[in-house]
Amino acid sequence: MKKQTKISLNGKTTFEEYKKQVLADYKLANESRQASLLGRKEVLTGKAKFGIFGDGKEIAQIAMAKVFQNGDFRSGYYRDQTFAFAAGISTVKEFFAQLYADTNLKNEPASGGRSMNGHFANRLLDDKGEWKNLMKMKNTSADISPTASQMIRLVGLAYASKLYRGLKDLHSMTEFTDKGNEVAFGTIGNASCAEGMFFEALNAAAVLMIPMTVSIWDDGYGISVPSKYQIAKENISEVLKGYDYDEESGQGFLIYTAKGWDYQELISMYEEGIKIVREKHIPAIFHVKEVTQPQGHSTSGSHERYKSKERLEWEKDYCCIIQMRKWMLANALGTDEELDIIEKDAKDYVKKMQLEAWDDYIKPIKKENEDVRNIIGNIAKDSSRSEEINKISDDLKKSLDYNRKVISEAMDEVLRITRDESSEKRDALKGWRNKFKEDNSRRYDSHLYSESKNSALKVAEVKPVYNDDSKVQDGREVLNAFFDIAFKRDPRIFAIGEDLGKLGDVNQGMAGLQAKYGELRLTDTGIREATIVGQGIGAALRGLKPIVEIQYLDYLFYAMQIITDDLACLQYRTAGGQKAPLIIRTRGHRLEGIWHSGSPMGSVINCFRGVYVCVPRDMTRAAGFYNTILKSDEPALIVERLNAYRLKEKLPENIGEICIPLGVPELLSEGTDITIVTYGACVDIARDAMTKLNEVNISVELIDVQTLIPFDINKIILESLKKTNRILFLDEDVPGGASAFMMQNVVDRDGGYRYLDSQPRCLAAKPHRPAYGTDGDYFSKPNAEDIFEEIYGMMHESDPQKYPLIF
Ligand SMILES: Cc1ncc(C[n+]2csc(CCOP(=O)(O)OP(=O)(O)O)c2C)c(N)n1
Repeated sequence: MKKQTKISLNGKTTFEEYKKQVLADYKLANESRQASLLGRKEVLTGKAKFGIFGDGKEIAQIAMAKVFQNGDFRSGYYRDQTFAFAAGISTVKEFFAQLYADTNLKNEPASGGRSMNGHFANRLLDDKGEWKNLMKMKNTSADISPTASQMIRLVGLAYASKLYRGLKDLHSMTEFTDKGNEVAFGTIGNASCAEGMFFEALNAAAVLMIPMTVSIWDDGYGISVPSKYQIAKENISEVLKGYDYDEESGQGFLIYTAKGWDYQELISMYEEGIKIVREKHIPAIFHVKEVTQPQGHSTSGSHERYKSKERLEWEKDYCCIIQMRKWMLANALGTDEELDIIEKDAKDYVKKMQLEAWDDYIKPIKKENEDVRNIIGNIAKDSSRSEEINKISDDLKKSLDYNRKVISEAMDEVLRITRDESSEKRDALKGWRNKFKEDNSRRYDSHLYSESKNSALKVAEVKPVYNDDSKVQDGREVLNAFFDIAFKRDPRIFAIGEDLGKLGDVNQGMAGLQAKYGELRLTDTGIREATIVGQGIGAALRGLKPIVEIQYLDYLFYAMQIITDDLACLQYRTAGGQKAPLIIRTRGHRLEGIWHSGSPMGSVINCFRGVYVCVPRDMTRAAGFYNTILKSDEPALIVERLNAYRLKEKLPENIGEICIPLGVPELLSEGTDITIVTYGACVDIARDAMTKLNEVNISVELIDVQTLIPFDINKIILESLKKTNRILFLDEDVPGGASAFMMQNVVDRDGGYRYLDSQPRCLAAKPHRPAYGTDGDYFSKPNAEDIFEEIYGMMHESDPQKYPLIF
């Protein structure tokens, strides 16, 4: 076959060299395709539960991987297996290990069997939870399933490069950066571009001017729903044209398009685009059109149900691998024989990897299955229920369910039916069961929080120190004094938020610090809570120490999705492979009206397992929590008390050093009749009520829990309850919110029910939002009179004579 001369060599100097590259790429594309085909079979034959694959996107992803360098980061979604293989982030064998949910991290390093297939992550941390050298690796932040959510942290991954480039003090962090030359690569499906967070992320990137790219794999559908229902004009790059970069404003992004089956066009597009992004920090969109999805969306359905005959025909013709093969043949980049061999080899290789992955996955399970059958068999020998036990053993042996669930069920069934028997053999089974439970707890429950030496729970307490000359200041000034020291001490700390830069936040906790430390350390942002948090997650993943501000607690809901779906489960879903130690700073509880005085702590704590939640009653304690978290490698939410910025506090001499331990309630005053458990602004309301209760000889023990997550790890409240035998959980959340959470912990988790002489009570706000004005607040939230009435009622119930009815 004759060589054609029209083709570009895509930067290679000789045709032969180029041919070698093209053949290698063809091989990889075929391997990835075979992984998709075989993966689907594995699900349909019952060896895996669910499969979602990257077929149809192979060539575009190979092109993208060519410009992805060490130190760069990907934030993508489940279609990116070819990119992961091409970049060396994952292997075919690991891909199958994840499909089977192999919990062995050696086999499935992305999530240790916790995430479904196609959810990629490389291990940024070593076994001790310490950062590896990210500049020696191709990095991918851990994927999540909610569509477009990957866009949020993508902003932060790219923003870190801006900080690393602009802040000279960070240039020595050579394990994280080469002076900010790293690019953040996002990927997304065309339909997911309809999500609000896609637009929020793009707008943020175009304002911030960060090296962020978004590749859109456009196959014309979102599951069954075609583009005309998803995107205006059915063309996302057309819609985005107003964002086209222009030199005059210096803002916007570059917009490229290419066809998903055109190898040369794709390679040229990425080479040109990424060079500009990397050098000039101009963001870019790569709209990859005419992409196919040969096997349909996932193993849950078949695309014949919703794609027309014509579309299905077109997809066959324009399959990127078929088109690449045609192009290679037409340009003497391979012969039919050569390409047939590559295709066959790819199939064989993938089959071999699949078998090895299955073997690695199933061997330990089979061994456990066998061990249990042996023990059960022994029990059967002396048991009156031997027939039933032998049947359980046989069923276990024959079971086609390749999992530990069937082992657990069989074991417990034997223990149940032999409950009246006792023998050493039965004890052996109980022992085996305990170990099995421990192992599975390790497999499935580890790393919700950091297990490293830098865990926030290991930060030692440093108490505030005062002397006779200690100044009395507004709370905001106490906080400001702390932040000043923190910014001076650690160049990795930066803060972003609405009105946080020039103004120093709406309550001036950071006033004057931008002038002192510069605009990159303390920065105003647009009004976009989700990406404010995303900026923090991404930058924290790259070794920085962000403090991201949500102006009011009431607006946290805009960012709640990303905190719960991404940040809170990051360590968990990577089984300790990644961490994002950032602080989300906000202010809340009592102030004024429906959207400035909420305290939705129940919603927060139930979504935030994996993120610590600190609820300081004053700014000294807030500073102590900031310091504790900054010393740790974990994320936390710190809710400053809105009505305490202008209350007077003594400034500790060691304000920069104090550390408040997490999960340790503080006993604020001792009493004998009842314990009040509360936090935040309610502490002062409770104090007010206590004065009134003292007048009628009711002695109250007051406890400030200080943090909701973790909650009272040393059971301090239980000790108080043992003394008072009555307890009231007080807060300004809705009924059944955080007050119920506190009660559950004390009464149920810690066994407090044993020490109760009266019904444990919760006093919360009304179920509606707090109304505006003094009276709106007074009648919507618990006040001192309510507390008095509640507690007096409890005392009346226990001793009506001593405490006759008042109301
Ligand atoms: C927030 C959210 N809504 C719905 C889904 C269910 N879902 C999963 S994939 C998908 C379609 C995505 O289509 P597209 O973005 O075009 O990507 P593709 O799968 O076609 O590559 C939907 C609706 C989800 N995962 N997350």
